[in-house]
Amino acid sequence: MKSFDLSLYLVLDPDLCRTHSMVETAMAAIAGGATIVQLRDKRAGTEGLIRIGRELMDTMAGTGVPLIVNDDIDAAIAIGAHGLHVGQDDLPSAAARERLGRDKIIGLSIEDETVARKVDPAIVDYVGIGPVFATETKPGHKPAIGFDGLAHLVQINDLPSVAIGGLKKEHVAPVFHAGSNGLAVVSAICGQPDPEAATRNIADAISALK
Ligand code: TZP
Ligand code: MG
Repeated sequence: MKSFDLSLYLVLDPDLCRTHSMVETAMAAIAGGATIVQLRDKRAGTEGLIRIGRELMDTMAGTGVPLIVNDDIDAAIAIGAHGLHVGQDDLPSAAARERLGRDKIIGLSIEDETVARKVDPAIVDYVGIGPVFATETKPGHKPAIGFDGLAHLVQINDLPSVAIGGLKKEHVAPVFHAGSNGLAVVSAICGQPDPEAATRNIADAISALK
């Protein structure tokens, strides 16, 4: 059964996870209320991703929180991850679905209306929309879309969506009011002195809305 909750989506980035290891950060965030975790390491290579990904899968087993691998389908398969997240320049989602089968989660990044209209809801399980704000975490990112842009892209299809880009606790209400199902964060959790407390802070703001 493929089930996932996008409300507080941690994206693990080793360049920012400096105060704690990736595994420590993931477990602290899960204790604080993260609902889904993505491994995003642009420099590890497939072997490196597999090593850290397997460690994450072992450690996260029993938490009920899915692990998604960014971009690298070979690593995602070797790890036995719950899903794959692809961008517009990565493997096309149809090809990813063919290799992964129906039971794995596939997420797709969308940045504008043209790409949003091309998403096939029979293939993709959720969309990541952004960047909402400019962010140093992703150099060379597409133009920031703000909450109005987010609200516009959210309603183009019926897929669950998660907003990303410069998001922090104070953005929880506008993200959900724009119609998104959650927020994805890197720097608001990775590299924080206390990742569990940082996550709980955001999770509490989400609970307060429900
Ligand atoms: N895609 C769009 S913005 C972004 C990604 C991976 C980085 C978000 O990082 P942060 O630190 O939460 O702004
Ligand atoms: Mg990518």
